[in-house]
Amino acid sequence: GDGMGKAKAERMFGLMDGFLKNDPVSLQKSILDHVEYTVARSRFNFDDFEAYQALSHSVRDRLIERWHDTHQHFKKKDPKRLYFLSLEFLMGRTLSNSVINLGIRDQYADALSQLGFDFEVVAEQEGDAALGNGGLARLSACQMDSLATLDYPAMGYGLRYQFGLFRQIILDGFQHEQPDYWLNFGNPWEIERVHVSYPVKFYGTVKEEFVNGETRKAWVPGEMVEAVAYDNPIPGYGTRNAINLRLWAAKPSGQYDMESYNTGDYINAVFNRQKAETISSVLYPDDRSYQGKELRLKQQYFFVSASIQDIIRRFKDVNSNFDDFPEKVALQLTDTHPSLSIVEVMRILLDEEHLAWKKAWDIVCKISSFTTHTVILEGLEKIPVDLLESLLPRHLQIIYEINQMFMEEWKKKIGNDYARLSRMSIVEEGSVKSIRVANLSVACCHTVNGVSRVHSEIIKSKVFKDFYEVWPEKFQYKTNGVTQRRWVVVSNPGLSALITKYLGTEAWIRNVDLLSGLRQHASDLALHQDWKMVKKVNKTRLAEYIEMMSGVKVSLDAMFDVQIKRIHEYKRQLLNILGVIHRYDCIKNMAKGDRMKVVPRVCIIGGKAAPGYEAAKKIIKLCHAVAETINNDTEIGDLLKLVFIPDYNVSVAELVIPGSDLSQHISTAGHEASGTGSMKFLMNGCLLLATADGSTVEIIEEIGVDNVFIFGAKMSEVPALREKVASTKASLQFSRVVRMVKDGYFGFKDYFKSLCDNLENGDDFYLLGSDFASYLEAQAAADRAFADQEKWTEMSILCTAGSGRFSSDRTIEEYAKKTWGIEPCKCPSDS
Ligand code: NBX
Repeated sequence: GDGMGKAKAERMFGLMDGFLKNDPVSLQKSILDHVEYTVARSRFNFDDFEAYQALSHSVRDRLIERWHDTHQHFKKKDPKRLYFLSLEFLMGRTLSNSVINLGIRDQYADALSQLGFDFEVVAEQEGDAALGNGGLARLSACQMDSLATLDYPAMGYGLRYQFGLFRQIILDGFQHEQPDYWLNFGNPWEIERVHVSYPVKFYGTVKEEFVNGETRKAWVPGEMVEAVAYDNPIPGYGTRNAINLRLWAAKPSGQYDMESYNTGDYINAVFNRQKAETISSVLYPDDRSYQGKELRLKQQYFFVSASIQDIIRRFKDVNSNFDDFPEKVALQLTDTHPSLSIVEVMRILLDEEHLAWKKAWDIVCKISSFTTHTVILEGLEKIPVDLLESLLPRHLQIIYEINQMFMEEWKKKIGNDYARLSRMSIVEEGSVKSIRVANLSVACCHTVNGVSRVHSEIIKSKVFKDFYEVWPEKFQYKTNGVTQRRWVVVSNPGLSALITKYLGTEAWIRNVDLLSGLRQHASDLALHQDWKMVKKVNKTRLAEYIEMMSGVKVSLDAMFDVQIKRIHEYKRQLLNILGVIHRYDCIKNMAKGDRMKVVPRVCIIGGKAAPGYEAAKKIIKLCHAVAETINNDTEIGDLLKLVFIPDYNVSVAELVIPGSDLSQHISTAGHEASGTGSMKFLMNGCLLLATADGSTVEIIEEIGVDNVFIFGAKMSEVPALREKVASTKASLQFSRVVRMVKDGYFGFKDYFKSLCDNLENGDDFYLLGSDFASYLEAQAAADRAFADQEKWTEMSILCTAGSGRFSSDRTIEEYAKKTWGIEPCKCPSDS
């Protein structure tokens, strides 16, 4: 029942306020209660971390209230829901974002200061939730924020890894990885739901039974683990809605292994049960290639199976006919990682709900949509058939049947073009027979999305060309976006206040297109004054952080030039470092008088390398070796500094982005599917130095070529250049800097050999040599622009003004309308 009766409760408390009050006195009391009863410290004696714990529990109470109301409202309205499946979510910190989205940041800051604490200092106590690798994972997090803010009836599903992305430690310039045991100090933001759990099965055999004159397949599993739900409320901004991110943790199953207990070896039986938890224990830190590892496959299936069971259970709570399933469910697959969900839905509909094949198939195709985040064919996942057969025997059968169905359909469409049919096949024959998960996803989903316009062109003309020709209507794109709540309002309060002042409204926080209103003030000198002031404050914070982390003192008058992202050869951090060496070499060879004309720079690089990625690790070491030489060269002083920021993550990004002047997005054209870091810099008024790759192409269209420093080969020129590079000599300029590394100018000659050999031996796959001259020109153009501070500030304002299209709000609206077919479902509020 409803307890005291819902109507009465609503009269007594009012829905918007809920049960909890948000005035400073109530908030103070709430914090102190949590100090005393939740954290169990004395209310007269607690430190910053304990204040953080108490504060977050107080905020959590308010989140839970809205989350319950939203849940109830969705249940009552029973709209079509979006289920967003992603194996990775890079949420970062939760506290600041939550109080801002709830609209009670200032009240909390007041309450805290009366207790003798500073909100900013307390918020710094929080560690990052780093349940993901890079762009894909942070995109999922941004999209959850937008789904909540735009009132969509959506729910995210993921895994609750006990170890998030490794911590990067730098020793002697080399990367070392340390486990990120992030749950050590407790996680106030999650709600453990012990009663929401599902069995997930593995191994075993498939039996055939005859029931009512038909053959039924039944999977008799050999192992079972339990998936337990941990719910994470995601508050929208300026709305009462708070949606759910449900993360699964693996626990030993209560039902299954009575056998082992009866054999007498009690201690070992307990140990064996504990092994179940390894399934969700660690995030795979490799974001490039797929290794046919059994644990990874188990992880994927564990995630998929629990989520699908949960979705079907929710559907069956109120519906009895699976014909209605596609009107109630949209399933979004983030890359190929959750693609077994296609097969799992089929299995449940066939074997457990006893639907006919055709009907089940129809449902699966209608609900599933797929977004790919890569351009690299070799990176596409393949599951060895042997592995799948032993782990998920019934799923393999279903995949074979799906494939057979498609092969017949395609044969009718394209005839006996066997080369092409074998490329399209979901089953890859060969030395290791395997399942092509990407082909499975493309074949079964109603929509295949790219993450930027050029990415979509690549998909259609290369990666999935054969499929595009058969089903052109399936292929769409939704250019990525990021949330301006976290990336401007939370991380850059100074700029937010200034934007609000000049636009005369806070409405841009929900409707970011309004930022274009800044254009009319772009040459307003009063705004320039304020704008520069905000930047200076942010640069000061960043400079302090740099000094603390690396011991290097940097000048605030220098241009802060930043490249932060995962380390990859295609992202060309090496090009950046070679450019820095060139700059150093030029200054060294200059007449003393000319040095006065040099625009001082602080070059900042940050990012993690996958633990097994040798070349990426060498690039990190090279950065440190070059930095060591330059930063200790007294002749150079403030004219040039190079710093590596260790352990790059979401909270570091929140500090670095607002404090940078220039940011680099310099991938070889045709390699970055979209890129989302660039959008965060753009919103914060940082200028971009970039190649025409991924979403940068669209950014240039929005802000105009005059406001970006663009360089390098175009995508269409890359193939011809690659052939040319193999037979021509590198330029003198380029050779000179490569030689410096090669000849041991920065030490570690043998270690760096493989990085440089490739470049000079005609094996410069990422075209560093051929783009070098134009890279340096773009850098020189940036110097000239920076020397004219009013010009630079005007460009900076125009970047923010032109960033509206790159909000995840816009991306999510497009998905909702064109791919998912869902409508907003707004939880009522009294105000
Ligand atoms: O997804 C990234 C792309 O490289 C970016 O261009 C794009 O902006 C972003 C969002 O669409 N891809 C990415 O981050 N991939 C992974 O992190 C990844 C993780 C695990 C894995 C493969 C890739 N097995």
